[in-house]
Amino acid sequence: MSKNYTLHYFDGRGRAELIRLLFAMKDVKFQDDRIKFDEWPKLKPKTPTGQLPYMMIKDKPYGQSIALARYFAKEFGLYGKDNLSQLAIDEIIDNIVDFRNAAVKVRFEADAAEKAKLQKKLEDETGPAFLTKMSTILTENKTGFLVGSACTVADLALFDIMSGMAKQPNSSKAFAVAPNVKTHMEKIQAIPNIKAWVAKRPDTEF
Ligand SMILES: N[C@@H](CCC(=O)N[C@@H](CS)C(=O)NCC(=O)O)C(=O)O
Repeated sequence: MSKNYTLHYFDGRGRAELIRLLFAMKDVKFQDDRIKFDEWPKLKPKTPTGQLPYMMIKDKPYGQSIALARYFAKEFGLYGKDNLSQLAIDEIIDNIVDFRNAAVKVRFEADAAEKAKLQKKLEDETGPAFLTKMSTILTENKTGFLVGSACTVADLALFDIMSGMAKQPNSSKAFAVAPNVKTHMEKIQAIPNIKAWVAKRPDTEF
């Protein structure tokens, strides 16, 4: 099985971890190729989009992390029961992508004053608005999961971004806005296959 799937990404969780979590959830093997930053310029022109991650699936390369996550969520039965559930899942994932993009923008801003401004906006506005939205979805769904009554790719995506956030020094302030999002993170982390993956995955900076 692992011969059929190779995931190429930097040595970090980043935009690849959701795909890894989907494989972990179903205990499907894959090759986890972690590229060093100094190898990247040579490899970049050979990738489908000029960016990472990309995946080899049956000897063909495919780019775009969320397209890949959706494909594997469908393959592994983690994409909801019907079109409306899938719309709800997609809405959540797109919210998570927007939030990640805002955080990435802060991380890579070179100008110190602009970086401080972006960080403040992230902490005071974008972050609380995102957490409140996720919290409301959890409250309204009443099952402990985001959509329906079982774990889907949306839950794995929220777990991924929140477990990254939990490593930040100001995370308790952020979670105070939405304690049920923290409870959700702990619930997903307690799923045996996810727990096993988290315990064995490389402890990387991002
Ligand atoms: N929409 C793309 C974005 C990919 C992306 O931004 N990749 C970054 C790493 S997280 C990258 O490859 N950076 C190096 C570069 O652009 O040369 C996806 O989700 O796969």
